[in-house]
Amino acid sequence: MSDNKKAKIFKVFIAGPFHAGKTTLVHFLDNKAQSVERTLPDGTTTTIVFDLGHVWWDGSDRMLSDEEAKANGTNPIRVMLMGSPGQIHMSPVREATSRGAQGVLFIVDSTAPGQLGHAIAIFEEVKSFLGKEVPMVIVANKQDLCNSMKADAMRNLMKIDSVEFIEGSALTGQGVREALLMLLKQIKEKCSQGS
Ligand SMILES: Nc1nc2c(ncn2[C@@H]2O[C@H](COP(=O)(O)OP(=O)(O)OP(=O)(O)O)[C@@H](O)[C@H]2O)c(=O)[nH]1
Ligand SMILES: [Mg+2]
Repeated sequence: MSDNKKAKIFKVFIAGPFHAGKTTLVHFLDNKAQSVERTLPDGTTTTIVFDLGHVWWDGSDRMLSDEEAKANGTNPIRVMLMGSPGQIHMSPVREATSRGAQGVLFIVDSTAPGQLGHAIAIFEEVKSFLGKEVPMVIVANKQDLCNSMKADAMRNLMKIDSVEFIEGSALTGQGVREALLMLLKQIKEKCSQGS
């Protein structure tokens, strides 16, 4: 893309419960991403405002590097990745950071069935912010761990039929680009229908 051309932007909101892997996923997709975090008493960190990264997409089956995106003759879409805090009381921050998003990558921890009540609450919350029909893909994350549940089991527990589930690992990258590409295609389809 030449410097004087303005890129079209898709904003993707990354949501899900506490410690599901949202920050890890944003940083896997963009190694220059930035996050506003705080350290908890147990030494782990948690997002308190947002994760912010970007990738480029030209409508094909892969993302473009920054160099490919800057090449003359291309006009890719700039995909803004806006990660959010997962703690339940951070709802006002999620509402503010979700504004204007065209799609949602929803991350759940496949090793934490006890957390699914929170996951469902945040899933419903996000739809109340962005509309019931917002394009969405759910990543059944942490598949690299031996106690992870498969996507179908997660889907049954969450009782969600309307959204595609993808097995993934934000740590190894398994399924992450596939999930984002599936979502971007849904967003593009929705845009082309003019809604
Ligand atoms: N094994 C494994 N660990 C993961 C994976 N994704 C994230 N983690 C770990 O899970 C913990 C929480 O990851 P984060 O990316 O901070 O989770 P988050 O959803 O951003 O958490 P909050 O901002 O607190 O809501 C960290 O210790 C990560 O290393 C994964 O796919 N596999
Ligand atoms: Mg985080």
